[in-house]
Amino acid sequence: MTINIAVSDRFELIEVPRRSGAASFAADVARGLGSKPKRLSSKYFYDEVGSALFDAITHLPEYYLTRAETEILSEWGWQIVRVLNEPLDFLELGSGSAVKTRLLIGEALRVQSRLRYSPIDISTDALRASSMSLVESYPALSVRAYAGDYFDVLGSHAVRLERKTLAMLMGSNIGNYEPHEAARLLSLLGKGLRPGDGLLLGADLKKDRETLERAYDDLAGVTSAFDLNLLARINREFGADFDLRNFRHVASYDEARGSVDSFLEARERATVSLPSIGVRATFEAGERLHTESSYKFTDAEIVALGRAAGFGHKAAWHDHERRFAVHLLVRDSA
Ligand code: AVJ
Repeated sequence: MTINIAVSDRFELIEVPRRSGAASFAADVARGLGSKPKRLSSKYFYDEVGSALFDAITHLPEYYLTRAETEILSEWGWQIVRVLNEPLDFLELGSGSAVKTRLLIGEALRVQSRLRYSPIDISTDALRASSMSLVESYPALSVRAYAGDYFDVLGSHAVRLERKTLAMLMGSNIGNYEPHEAARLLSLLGKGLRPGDGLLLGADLKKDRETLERAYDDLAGVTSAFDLNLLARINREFGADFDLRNFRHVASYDEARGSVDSFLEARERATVSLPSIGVRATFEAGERLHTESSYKFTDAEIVALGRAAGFGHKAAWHDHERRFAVHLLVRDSA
């Protein structure tokens, strides 16, 4: 069952509920703190404070990813929207509120008279705000937004695509998934597309350890605040008593896996309780809680990831320093 709200004649919002059996935040926290090593999913970073902190991260000198991708889209957006032969509609995993999605929408509307943009995002509030502002900016745009987890939305068959579609998964969001999950997400996405539809995939490239670790542990401490907000959020939502001063943000590049891993490391032994979900957990001094993996790719790995999910390779663009890649994949026939 989905809830469909027509906000204006050019904006509708469809709320897709969690699949039965999908874990809640509370259940994931209980399981993650009880497991060895302890872990929490990075998808829980993005409450209101976390989303604002991530936005600040994208402006940091060390966090080159957003700037590199924006450079590619500013320079090559005109070409990107022309490769597949318009008219296109857009389906985006993650709601591009800002600059990047606007660049592509602007370019598409230079070569076609109207465009439907269908963003999928876990945050209903973010979706509503970004959609409203987009329909206001572009009279030829209509937005059909889906609120929910990517897997839930794509698996629900709620998504309706009428024209040739360019799906987008930008900002190296693919990097937050473990390789098997990334493969599953792309396959599921591919099942909802038609042969000839595109997938624009933005991914951060493998590079030297120093640059990568700095990008995830900036000198101003914004990324540390972003990571620690996960504990602050648990304190707020579950009445927990994490002492944030007892945890230190650590980012380390695991070259073998190709992932920058983020941890919160306990300075001293401590016990925390989460009364509203009936959980207690003890951290030893130096014990780490894994909060995020940010996988890095080679161009060949991106191509292989697409192939395994039923996409052929069409084109790729890079920023001038070749730090970041945007690949255009095309759904194979049958
Ligand atoms: C939004 C998932 C792409 O992994 O680079 C930024 C999130 N975490 N700094 C990333 C993030 C720490 C970001 N993604």
